[in-house]
Amino acid sequence: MKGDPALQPIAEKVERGERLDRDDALDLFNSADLLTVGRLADLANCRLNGDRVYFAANQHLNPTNVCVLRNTCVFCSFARMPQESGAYTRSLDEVFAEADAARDNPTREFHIVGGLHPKLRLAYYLEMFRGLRERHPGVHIKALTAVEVAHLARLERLSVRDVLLAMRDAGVTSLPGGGAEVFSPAARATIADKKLSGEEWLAVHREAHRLGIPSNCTMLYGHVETMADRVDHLLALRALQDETAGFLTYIPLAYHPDHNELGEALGRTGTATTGFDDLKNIAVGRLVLDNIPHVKTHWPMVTPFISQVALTFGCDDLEGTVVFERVYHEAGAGTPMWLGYDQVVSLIRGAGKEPAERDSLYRTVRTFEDWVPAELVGRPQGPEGPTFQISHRLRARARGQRGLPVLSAVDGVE
Ligand code: V47
Repeated sequence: MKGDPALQPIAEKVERGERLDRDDALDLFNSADLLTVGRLADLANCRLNGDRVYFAANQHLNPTNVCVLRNTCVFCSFARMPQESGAYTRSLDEVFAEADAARDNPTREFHIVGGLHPKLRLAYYLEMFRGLRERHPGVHIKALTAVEVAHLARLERLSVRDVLLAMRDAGVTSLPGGGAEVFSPAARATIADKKLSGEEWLAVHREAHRLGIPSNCTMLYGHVETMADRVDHLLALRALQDETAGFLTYIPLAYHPDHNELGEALGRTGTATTGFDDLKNIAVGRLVLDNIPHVKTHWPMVTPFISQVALTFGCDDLEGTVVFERVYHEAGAGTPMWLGYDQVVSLIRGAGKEPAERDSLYRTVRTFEDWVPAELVGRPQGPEGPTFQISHRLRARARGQRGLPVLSAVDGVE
């Protein structure tokens, strides 16, 4: 395919390091020239982050799926009414028991989001954060979307600022980026009618940033939004970042249509977003959000394979180990529930990038210059080390598949 001539002036701007405007962003979303968009995003990312790709050894916790927005957030498959089948609300002891998995692996971040429960009070969450901090002092707590924060403020008749202060004092180190969906009032009226408006979502994050709590931001794409809605959403995030510099990372979230009203209404059950659109959203996000340091690909939504490719389309952060993912799997995501620590590192290495394990605040906690995948550790070392053994083992296996004799003694461990 010939390159898209509409991208030429944009390419020149990116090469000069100039900010892109609304028309540029629209042209990028409307272009079918994915490789050029990806190349430009890779350039923008490499300028910021070099070859480094971050990941966090994290664990998702979802304390409740009971949500007062159950009937109006029509894209969500996770939420339940209090008496509905499948509704759950964890006691604090149950949350602590689930979090104990962090003792057997190198978890450094709890990612905590859930429904807007009509009766769970702020005290429940504060006790949860304090308990987690006490039990797992080295683990960061990234908790509660702006929507949950605003809900708690309403329930407690407190200001958003006071809720955030209490969360910070109880051990929360950052806010996740969920709940933003897409800010366009028209699209929001269709998919999330009663949810916090875009302006209110931004106001919660502005307040968090003022209090020194950094946060993430997201955009839910692939439903009823227009290209202009996507662009305006990104520009609103960029404007807040110009003001506060409090966003750490942008994460485009791919809409999953199974088991929710919207998917049914759109006749989309079983058809999630395309790999083309997933990569496009990553790349355009990287190019437009020139002031947000990181762009993360969320493999539970787009598959580990697309996420790996996304690392050369503008992403410098790969979602981590996760441990148990509920929100997207309820909506039909066919991806694994978790990835092993070594699998995450291997995905990054396999894309020709340098893995860096980080904490919630993007401080590097481990690099992998001398790393050997765990499956090789403990194997008898031949004179040329593990690579020698693997290649011989694979060769032996391939011989077997072709009907040739397998030399089972080749690596001595089969
Ligand atoms: O706001 C809900 C999305 C979000 C569906 O900050 C759906 O690192 C697709 O906060 N199809 C919550 N998406 C998750 C969230 C998050 C996720 C990953 C990383 C981070 C981070 C935060 O999940 C919701 C909504 O946008 N969601 N239902 C669905 N059917």
